[in-house]
Amino acid sequence: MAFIAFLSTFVACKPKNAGTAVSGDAAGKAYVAPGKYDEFYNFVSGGFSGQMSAYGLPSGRLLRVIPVFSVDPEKGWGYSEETKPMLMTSHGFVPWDDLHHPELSQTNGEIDGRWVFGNANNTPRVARIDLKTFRTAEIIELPNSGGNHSSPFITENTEYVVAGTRFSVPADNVNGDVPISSYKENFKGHLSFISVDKTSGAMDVAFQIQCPGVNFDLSHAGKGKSHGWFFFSCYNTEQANTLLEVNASQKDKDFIMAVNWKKAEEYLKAGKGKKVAVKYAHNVYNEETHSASHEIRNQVTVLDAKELKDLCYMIPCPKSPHGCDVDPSGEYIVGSGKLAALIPVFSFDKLQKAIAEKNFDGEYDGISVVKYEAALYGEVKKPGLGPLHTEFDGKGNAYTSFFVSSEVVKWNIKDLKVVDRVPTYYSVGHLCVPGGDSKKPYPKYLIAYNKITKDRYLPTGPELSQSAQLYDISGDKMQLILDFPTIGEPHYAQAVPADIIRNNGQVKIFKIDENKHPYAAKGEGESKVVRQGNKVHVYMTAVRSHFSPDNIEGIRMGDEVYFHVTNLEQDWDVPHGFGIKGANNAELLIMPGETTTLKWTPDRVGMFPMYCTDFCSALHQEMQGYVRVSPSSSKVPLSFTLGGNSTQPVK
Ligand code: RUQ
Ligand code: CUA
Repeated sequence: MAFIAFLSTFVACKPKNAGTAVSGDAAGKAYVAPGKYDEFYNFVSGGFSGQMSAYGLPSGRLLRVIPVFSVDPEKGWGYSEETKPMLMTSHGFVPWDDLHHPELSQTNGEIDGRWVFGNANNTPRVARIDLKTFRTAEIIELPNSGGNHSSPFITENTEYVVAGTRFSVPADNVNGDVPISSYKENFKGHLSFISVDKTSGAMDVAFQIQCPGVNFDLSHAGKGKSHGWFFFSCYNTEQANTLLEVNASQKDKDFIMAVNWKKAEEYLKAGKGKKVAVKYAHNVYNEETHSASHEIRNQVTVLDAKELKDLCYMIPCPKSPHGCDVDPSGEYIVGSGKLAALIPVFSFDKLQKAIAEKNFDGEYDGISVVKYEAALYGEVKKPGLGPLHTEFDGKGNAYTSFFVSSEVVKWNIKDLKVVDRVPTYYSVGHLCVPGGDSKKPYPKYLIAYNKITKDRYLPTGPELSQSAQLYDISGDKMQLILDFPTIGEPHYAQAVPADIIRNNGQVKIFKIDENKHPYAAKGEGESKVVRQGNKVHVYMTAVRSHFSPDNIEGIRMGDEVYFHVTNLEQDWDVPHGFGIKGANNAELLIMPGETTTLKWTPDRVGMFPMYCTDFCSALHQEMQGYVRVSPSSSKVPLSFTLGGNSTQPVK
């Protein structure tokens, strides 16, 4: 049982100087005075919350939780009729997922402030969030995949959002009803290249590459000189299917897989892709109709890495690599072996030379293996325990997180010497330097995202707060200046100077004249209630401080009532809400100029109050009304009024 003892040493340990690391001027550095804006936006993954949140830095103030892959009653996301299609998949409606990695769009390798992408780790999907509205605009499912972890990393002009399957599985078009022990023979790993339209951002699965069955963990695009290549860390190259904790930790080295995606494009042009029948969802939110659409797509083009020999190369990497990071110059590729006692740094130039000279060490399942020394630039010796992720400051330094030894280690990329280290509290996972994954980092802060907070915050029962820690990295020494709790478990995060987002054409209102929602009422005169069999459509308006209509009678048991609420306001920051007693979904939160629909099936005869759920004005509490529900046989005529007057003649 020696291995158990060995592995059990790889749980987190607590640094000795906990709590004493903050020095005197820290508070001033993180302080943002009331009424002042933060300098950076920080987009942080919510992990198992399925959402992404936006914080201000350096204050650590939570600005917004952006619902992505999970329903959010606060905003009606996944509850309103308009947003339900966004959470549809080939498995039907999926109200939850696990978001690990935000990735900001780039132009010429620099953050352009247009979109942020996020991955669904469970039911494999990629989402695009529009940073003009801070709303999820599109979600695409990934066929042939299981556990979409090495995702959604982008190329330097956002040509592709790339996603690798974490769990290899039998491809969707073959029989998956096979013994689990037939992993080696039947399980495959697929990498998805999702194209992104330059102007609209529209996503499409351009192609996939079928690779050997291993676990793809993380990835990053080449930049500058290595633009055209993508790098994926692989573990479980043992191809184990059980007790991976032991069985996937056998080999001394796993791999980083280098993928030549420009070559893949050539092969596609030459017709080398195979069209494969699959089923995956594609959901798009349309800002003119304020509604989402959902479709199932049926085909994907797959390239075979075994057949097309110069597409993929394996680089040996010690030992069970997790992070796979590329420095701003594109020359250095850093692998972080979770169980390794060093950090290998690979050279893109050396890799190219090794490939050209066929300096190989045989093949792994049909893929050429480049000799370790032939691709290696050098190793950072004894950096710490359990390296996970590396970010860069663009000044020649790299910052690596160490889960087991709970610290961030700063090292020089050229001479591979450790230059500084600071403790984290505790068990740090990802790191973020604003722009640290682009050609242009903004090296003022470093944020550490921790898995465990133990004694850092007031206790809250068995589940303690998740946390981030902010370090000032503008000087030679890293300095801890702030702890702030996060929503859900933070995995990766990215940050960007606030002006890049603020000046991107932020949407303040939706113009009511441009509202193309089929059930919009663009003025009180258009408000009405229409019965179509047992479906009742309420074309309702909201404006400070009433709904029109606010009294509705003639609803009968067995009816399905659709409240299509249009917010008539044309002022920034004046949403209205809508809730009705007994509704089995959530409320609505409707932005100025927008129409949103709540479906309600009354379950009993009686009187049902409805009200505005957002404190919109001094007379917000007066913004209310009643719906009368009668038995199914009732002869009460359908009527709808405001101020005692029928808002429109009853039809
Ligand atoms: S993970 S803590 Cu990105 Cu899901 Cu490394
Ligand atoms: Cu509208 Cu409160």
